[in-house]
Amino acid sequence: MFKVIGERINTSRKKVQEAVANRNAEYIIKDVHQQVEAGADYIDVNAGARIGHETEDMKWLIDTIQPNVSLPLCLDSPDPAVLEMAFQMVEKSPMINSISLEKERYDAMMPFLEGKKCEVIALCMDDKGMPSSADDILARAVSLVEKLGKIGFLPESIYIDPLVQPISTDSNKGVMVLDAARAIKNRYPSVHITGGLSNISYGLPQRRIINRTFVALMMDAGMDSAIIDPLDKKIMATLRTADMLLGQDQFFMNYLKGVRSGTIES
Ligand code: THG
Repeated sequence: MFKVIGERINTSRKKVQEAVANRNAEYIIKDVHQQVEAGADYIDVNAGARIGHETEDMKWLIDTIQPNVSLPLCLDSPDPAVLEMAFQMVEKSPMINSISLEKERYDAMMPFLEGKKCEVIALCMDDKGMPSSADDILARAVSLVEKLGKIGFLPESIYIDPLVQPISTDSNKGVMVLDAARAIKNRYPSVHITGGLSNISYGLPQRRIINRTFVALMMDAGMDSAIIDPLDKKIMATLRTADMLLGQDQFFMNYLKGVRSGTIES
């Protein structure tokens, strides 16, 4: 079944940033409850936007969210020190978002991750920057899976993020990441594929129709998780329907549940 990582607790969102700055726990808890109700499987927590405050903001967010939700958290930071601190705080095995092949980040993350019991999102990013072809994405994914394997991560604990890039800059960027997802899935059937989707539509009008069409295509290519807004009913309806059509929803249970609750309509 497709896993939804709810993206809303992110200080790059204006309302969340305000709530975090004012230590408005009520706002954060209400938002998290809405994401849970809408069908999130993980709650992403990103405190990166208030420069100089990430550590204390992340700490406050975890203290605020953890007692109020039974879902695992997806700890979202490029800073290994923030991730280590957050990891110590969580009671339920989290998802670490993320590790990459960028040397500084990689060198700090690998010793910390060794032997840990958690899931990890691995970005196909290295010191040369974003990947430039499907083969490039695959090569980076292989490197990440092999390296994580050596420190004890099973394929089923690894979520590869192939890094979706704007199609407005190059009309091939959609096919590139679709081909890469297929190649990764072909090589490692148990490795998961995840990522943010909204980059695909950057620079174009009516972005949400692009994002939700893209998620259906990506699911056919092997994507089985994404970092999205679960309160976006249309993308949720699309991915539940695609999951069902791809044979991933036994007895149409989630599809029918969505119809009954009113989140899926024609
Ligand atoms: N891969 C991984 N992690 C990620 C990303 C990714 N974490 C962060 C990000 N990308 C996914 N999270 C969000 C959270 C909020 C928003 C978008 C992505 C968001 N965007 C508003 C919009 O699209 O309208 C703009 C912000 C605003 O409200 O001003 O809300 O790719 N591994």
